[in-house]
Amino acid sequence: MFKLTFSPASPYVRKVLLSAYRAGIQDELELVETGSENDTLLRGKNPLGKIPVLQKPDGDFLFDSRVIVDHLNKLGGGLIPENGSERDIILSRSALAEGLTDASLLVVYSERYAGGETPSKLWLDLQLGKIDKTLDFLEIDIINWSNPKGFDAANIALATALDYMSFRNVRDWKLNRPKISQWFDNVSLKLLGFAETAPKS
Ligand SMILES: N[C@@H](CCC(=O)N[C@@H](CS)C(=O)NCC(=O)O)C(=O)O
Repeated sequence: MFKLTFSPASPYVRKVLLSAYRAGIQDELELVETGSENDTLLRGKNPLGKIPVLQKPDGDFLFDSRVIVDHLNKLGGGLIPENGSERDIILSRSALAEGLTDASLLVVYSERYAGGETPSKLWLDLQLGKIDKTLDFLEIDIINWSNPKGFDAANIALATALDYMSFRNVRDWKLNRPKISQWFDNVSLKLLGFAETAPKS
């Protein structure tokens, strides 16, 4: 069995879970809840203290989510093409989608860790500006994201990022973005494990 640090609200953990579904090994994951003894052990393997961390059956540990997704791809395939420009494209799209999650998390944390102060508007605007610019780009580019071979790592990263934004009320990304909305509605219906991994507080 694999052991995976688990928080029901984490978009990075959800991305890994959806990737495990795609690789067909979702039943081989034992989820280790935040705050448990094993969580301390696993999370402690990443000096940055971030989740997800995965423990492989051979005892080795992997982080961060991108490295774990790459490992799952080696086991089950389908997530990242092996080589060529197709690989570069999927990895670049994944980085863009993960950037959306990163910016959203920075918005959430700037409020959560403001210590009772008002969060910096300059900082919030900087992150929201990145999000808006990326969404504007995606509204045009999303037409290229469908993969006839099935959902890939970039599709999973983007669906996760968009749903996280809604979950935390970071941005109403559906407003005036019919193409992304249509893409998301389709993916959320068809992506294996999407409903089961919906974020929870
Ligand atoms: N780049 C990392 C980001 C992981 C991350 O930021 N995880 C959040 C949870 S959603 C976390 O552990 N936050 C706690 C912290 O930053 O101390 C990845 O892809 O795994």
